[in-house]
Amino acid sequence: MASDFTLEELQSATRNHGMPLEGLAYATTPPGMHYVLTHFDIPRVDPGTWRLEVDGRVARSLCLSLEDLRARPRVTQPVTLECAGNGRARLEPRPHSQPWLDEAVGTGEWTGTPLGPLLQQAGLLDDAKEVLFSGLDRGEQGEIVQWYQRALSAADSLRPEVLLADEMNGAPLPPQHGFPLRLIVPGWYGMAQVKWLHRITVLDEPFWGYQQNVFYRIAQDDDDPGVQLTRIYPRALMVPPGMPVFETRERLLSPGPLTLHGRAWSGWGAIARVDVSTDAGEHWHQSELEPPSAPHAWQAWSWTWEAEEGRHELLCRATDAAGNVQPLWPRWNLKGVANNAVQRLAVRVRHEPEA
Ligand SMILES: Nc1nc2c(c(=O)[nH]1)N[C@H]1C(S)=C(S)[C@@H](COP(=O)(O)O)O[C@H]1N2
Ligand SMILES: [Mo]
Repeated sequence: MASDFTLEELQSATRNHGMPLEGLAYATTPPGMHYVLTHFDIPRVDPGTWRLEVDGRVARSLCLSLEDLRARPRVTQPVTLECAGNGRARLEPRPHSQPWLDEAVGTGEWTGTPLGPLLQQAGLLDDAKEVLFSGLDRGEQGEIVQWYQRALSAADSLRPEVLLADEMNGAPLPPQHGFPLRLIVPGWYGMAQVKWLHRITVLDEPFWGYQQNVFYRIAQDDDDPGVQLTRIYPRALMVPPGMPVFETRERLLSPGPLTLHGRAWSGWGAIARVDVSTDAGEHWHQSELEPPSAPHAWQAWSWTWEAEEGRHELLCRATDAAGNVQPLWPRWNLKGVANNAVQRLAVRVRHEPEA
């Protein structure tokens, strides 16, 4: 297992927390258990003076208060978010950034107004190519001082599921999740879900930005143009069974029938199957899979195992409807993104000693 984490990585890891995997038991991640990833600082925003500006290549610029936005048509949808860096800490050599294991995921009930009709009200001009979303947080990364910014193609921003959300799980967004407004792009990795949104600028040329063109790419080295990340590759995770050993995190289980359960998701469509192995991948068993409860929310799976005494390695592996399947082992890339290799969990099955 990779070691020698730096104090800088530890500082990042304590600010940006994951979802404890027992949180997979809940269809909607309870407040405070959803993972958090923030590149810079969490800005403090006064909702009274805050405005959303819509400008650039539009017929009419807009300036909207929070009340203006909340008076628009509202929808609520459960959406599974996952950081593109999930799995990074398992790469060798380890790219130095937020050291996630498997836990950078969560499913919120996001409420807000669809973006498309608002862009149509502003009126995209014929030369509109991309739509740029700017956050209120600022810092330096890759030796570039920047606001957190990401763009979508004009076509992607007009997709009906894209939301300007001001509520998470029925309450105003918590500061760490983007208060007062964030973008929700269902199916896409976390980097697209711009928090503390305050400006939407329609561009007639492709946006160039650090978070767009440098960081969130699958590339082998600095000269490799690589591919920009968009949608989430499939992943299944299990609720860790039994009980943990505090020091080693190994799981202790009793022999006998045991139902393993978890959730699986993909940004490329529904999950088609989740397979489980209890012998480090030698044999696989197809789990029971629940149909999706919503188009962009994770799906529950379960499988019952006759646990026998000894040490075992449990694996689960998702395949989506588009045919994407999780790799058995991590595939390295420069930024440590999109590592959706299968989860491997060490367990020890033994009769519990008498008290
Ligand atoms: N303004 C802003 N938006 C942001 C980020 C950020 O640092 N600043 N981080 C992005 C990344 S990388 C992820 S994974 C998600 C995390 O969203 P969450 O903290 O609500 O889970 O927010 C995205 N939106
Ligand atoms: Mo992320």
